[in-house]
Amino acid sequence: MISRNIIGSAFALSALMLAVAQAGAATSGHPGTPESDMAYEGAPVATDPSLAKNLIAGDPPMSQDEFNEAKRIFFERCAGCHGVLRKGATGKPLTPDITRQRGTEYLKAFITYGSPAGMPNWGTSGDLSPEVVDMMARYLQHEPPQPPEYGMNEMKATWKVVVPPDQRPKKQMNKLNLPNLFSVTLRDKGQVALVDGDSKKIVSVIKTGYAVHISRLSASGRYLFVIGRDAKINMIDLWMEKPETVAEIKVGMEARSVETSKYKGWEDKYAIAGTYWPPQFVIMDGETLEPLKVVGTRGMTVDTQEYHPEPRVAAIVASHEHPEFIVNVKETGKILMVDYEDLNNLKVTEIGAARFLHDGGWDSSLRYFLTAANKSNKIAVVDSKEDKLAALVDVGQIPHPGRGANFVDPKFGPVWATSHLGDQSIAVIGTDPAKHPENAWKMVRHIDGQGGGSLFIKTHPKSTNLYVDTALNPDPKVSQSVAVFDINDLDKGFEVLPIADWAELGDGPKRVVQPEFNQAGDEVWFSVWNGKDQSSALVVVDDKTRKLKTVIKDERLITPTGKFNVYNTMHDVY
Ligand code: DHE
Repeated sequence: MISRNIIGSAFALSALMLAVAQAGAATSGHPGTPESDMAYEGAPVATDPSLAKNLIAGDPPMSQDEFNEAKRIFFERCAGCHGVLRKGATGKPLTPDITRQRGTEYLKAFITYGSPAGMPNWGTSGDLSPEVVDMMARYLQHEPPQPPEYGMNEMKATWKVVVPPDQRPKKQMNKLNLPNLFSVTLRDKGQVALVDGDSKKIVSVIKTGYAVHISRLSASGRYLFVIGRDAKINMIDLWMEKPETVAEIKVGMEARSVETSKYKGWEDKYAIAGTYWPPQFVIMDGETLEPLKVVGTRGMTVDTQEYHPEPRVAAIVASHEHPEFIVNVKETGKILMVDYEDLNNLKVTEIGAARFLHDGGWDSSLRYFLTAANKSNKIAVVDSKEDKLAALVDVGQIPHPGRGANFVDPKFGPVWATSHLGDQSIAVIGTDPAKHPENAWKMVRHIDGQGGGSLFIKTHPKSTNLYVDTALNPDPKVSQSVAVFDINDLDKGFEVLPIADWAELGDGPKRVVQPEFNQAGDEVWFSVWNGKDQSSALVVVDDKTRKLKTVIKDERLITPTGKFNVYNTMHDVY
């Protein structure tokens, strides 16, 4: 049995190397992995590797120093796709029962050459030396070191009410036009900038957690919540003379999502945050961020019904139909409808969708939540009134909608659209089962944009333009511009707007990312996301004419990415 395995492995290894070499010749760079994909998921995780301890036991031999170094590299380069516990996420599982069977030589070949299924060629790309590849191959055969858990005690230890509710202003103390304010992520600076949408001036720069991911507003629009990748939440009071943090908490070690209760009668009552590590979500008081209820998401996967120890919490939205939060659990492929009426007797409806759930948004009626099961190439549709899965719609390769784009298609009625990371297509899905039942939850159009590597798509009820970014496309011409379609004539093709050229920033990668409308729906804002030491900008385009309106440049605008207009985010307008 053993010798058969060895022979089998040796054969598989040479077949693999051949396949890899062929794929490599065809694609260059990372065989089988679009560069866009790599740029997106290959970022370091925020979890501190030194907190993940493990004894080195058995073969293959490793020194403690090697183990620590390999752990660091794994957390920086591999955990985004394979998961901290290596149980498999968008990358394959790498637990010792599998890796020991494969053996050091096989793993070395995999790491060196990559695989057509998506593994980057870390060795031949020059990123990892042969010695480091050897070390990583040995490391993968040991038990994965697990970062510590993070429960109520740890959260409470970091929770701070900077200004208690009774000492906060009773009315808006500044002259800002709050509905047209933008919260802008300054990714590599650990800050958000509040930019006045009318004057286009930065009104405040606020220190936050590491690499803030998103901003969300309380239902009243008074409080702004931002969450860092390190799971630190800042709650900012926009009524203060100078908007500042009034409460903060760290809810875990790695996070991407935060949201607030929006159902009638529950406005501003609760906030919720989901974490990647530990895999859980926490419901907090909406005025102070006091953590009230922590719920783990570990459990069985939707399809094979096997246990997954690290199902990360991706997008969360607040229901408008019931007092519920809708929580995407990435690795299990389940969507949780969390009823917050009674936190002690918590009711959670579990909806089976598909792996790996990521981002999503509402249809224009705010009843249906459409969300990407990205590596399944599907959009899951949840009926938030009935708390049921309405459909799973097949779309293109790796859908990535952000919150998506709603508009009325002249032929098919109300639709919602997503672009894709893995191909150039834009999938348009019918969303009106009442008046257009024949189109509901069908991909009614599949149009082509500039290329793959798209992250976000946007329009506005007052606009007839549909903007599609291609921020992670490997061709700088494509990543530095956006495509714009006429909603009333989608078959006509698109116009290209050279957003980065308009910003005139000089050198740098200058990715153009995430269109976001102003409150009036007559301007669309883009981030020109440059390197940390280079100049970045926000470019404002006049929606009617598609011409440049203003470039916002300021030395404080370092690595701007996501932008969240207060009114549109509050009311889920997109
Ligand atoms: Fe995001 C949304 C996760 C990389 C910018 N991103 C989201 C959401 C999730 C997520 C789960 C939905 C949150 C919600 O709605 O509650 N993003 C991840 C990752 O796991 C990933 C792939 C890798 C990582 O290490 O974080 C990742 N994301 C990025 C980026 O590299 C981007 C482009 C730049 C950045 O700021 O880091 C980026 N993600 C964004 C933005 C949104 C977002 C701007 C919100 C878009 C919107 O319009 O709603």
